[in-house]
Amino acid sequence: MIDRLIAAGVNPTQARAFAEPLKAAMALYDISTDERRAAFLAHCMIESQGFTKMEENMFYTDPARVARIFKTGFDLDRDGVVDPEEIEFAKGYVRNPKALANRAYAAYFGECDRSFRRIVTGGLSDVLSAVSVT
Ligand SMILES: [Ca+2]
Repeated sequence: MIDRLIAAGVNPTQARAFAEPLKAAMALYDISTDERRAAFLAHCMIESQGFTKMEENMFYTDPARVARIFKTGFDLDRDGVVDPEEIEFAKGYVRNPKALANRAYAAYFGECDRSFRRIVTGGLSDVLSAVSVT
């Protein structure tokens, strides 16, 4: 596992730190095929920038970008189009990572602090804590 993580671009220190927790998480969640392991590790690597970041940067300054990226929370009329009033609505969430995380991901994780904590880690901490590593 460590060699594979390093070959994938993870620095050796991070590879050593995360190899066993990742193996435990994969066993826990039955991530047992090559395809599922590759998808899981790729997702973890992307979300954590190679296992170097445990928080997602939710600090945005452009409300149009917020509305485009987080349609789940900002496409108020559910038409798949970013409308001017939705950009206006998104202004209330710029420069406020906690509020944005809660708005953007509430549908996935529920409201309030728990949603924020879960999403800023890209779910990685939850996975690792599920196997009692963090
Ligand atoms: Ca819309």
